[in-house]
Amino acid sequence: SVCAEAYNPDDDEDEDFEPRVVHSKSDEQRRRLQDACRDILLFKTLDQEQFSEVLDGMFQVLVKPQEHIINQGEDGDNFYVIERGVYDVIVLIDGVGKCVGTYDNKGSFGELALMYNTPRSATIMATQEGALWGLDRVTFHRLIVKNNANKRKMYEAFIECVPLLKALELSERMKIVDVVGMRAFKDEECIITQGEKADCFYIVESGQVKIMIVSKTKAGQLDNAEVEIARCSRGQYFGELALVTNKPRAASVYAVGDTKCLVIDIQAFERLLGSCKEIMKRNISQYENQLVALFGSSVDLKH
Ligand code: 1OR
Ligand code: 1OR
Repeated sequence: SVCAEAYNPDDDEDEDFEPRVVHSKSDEQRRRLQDACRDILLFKTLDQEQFSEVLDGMFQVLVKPQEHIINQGEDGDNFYVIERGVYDVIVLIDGVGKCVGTYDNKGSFGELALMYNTPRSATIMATQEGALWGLDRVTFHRLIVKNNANKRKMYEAFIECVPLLKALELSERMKIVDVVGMRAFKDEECIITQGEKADCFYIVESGQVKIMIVSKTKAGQLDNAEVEIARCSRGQYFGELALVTNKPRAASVYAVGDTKCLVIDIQAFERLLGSCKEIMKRNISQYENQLVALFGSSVDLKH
């Protein structure tokens, strides 16, 4: 198939009749697997039955320090979910391997070669002992790639009207749809906590969020009350600041009413939204002016 071509699930109905792969697991293993998979974005748009088939199909892989789980340029065999361990993402740049990112005890990798039938785009190396859960390419295709056709139908129109993404090519926007997760939040539910480490980025699909900060006074006293500084609604994004600046979350974010957000993980953010970073940076430079307008110059931020 052609890279990034919309997948047509009717092309290979036969796959549905292939025997389902089940790797048996102890209760304890299944519990650890479920924990590892809880926040995997690619699984967030599966229904219960599809998700439990994914869990059935996964198998444990134990790795040693320096072990290459994936080598750039090779064909794709499995998709991996991290149970524990630290993994470097290494990309050849002018013939030299350069570490461009790290997975720290969570996340997943190896979806690209399986989704687009392309060679592995990076090398993934364990820097310490670790444990992974693998999913073979046939099962990945049957459950995840097929679901992507539905995802494109569901989110294409929405993604098309997100102002931030206007600068991207259509094919780039569709690649975002392929890897996004959808998360629903209840009224007042906390989406981001100020001061925490960041690993993803959000776009509001429905409902609203409010951005709140804990500030300190000029005297350096912490005023622990949270103050609302902004709201975001459909089509607007938040959670970019920590990713762009490499700092902890600058504010907390809460749902206002029932709210749904598209979620993009940090690796996909780096890979697919790099060309939108200039727009984000320009908007970030406005934050400070807004801050002064809101509180005067006598208040600054905790972080
Ligand atoms: P894959 O099947 O191509 C390597 O095998 C995997 O590394 C890839 O799927 C992704 O899951 C993961 N660029 C490409 N692949 C990446 C990247 C990445 N990060 C993780 N993977 N970039 C780094 C972003 C932090 C962009 C580098 C230029
Ligand atoms: P984050 O990753 O730091 C919290 O997680 C998010 O809240 C942050 O990314 C931004 O998306 C958002 N004005 C508008 N939005 C903000 C502001 C802000 N701070 C954080 N976010 N500020 C100006 C106040 C009128 C504060 C500037 C630091």
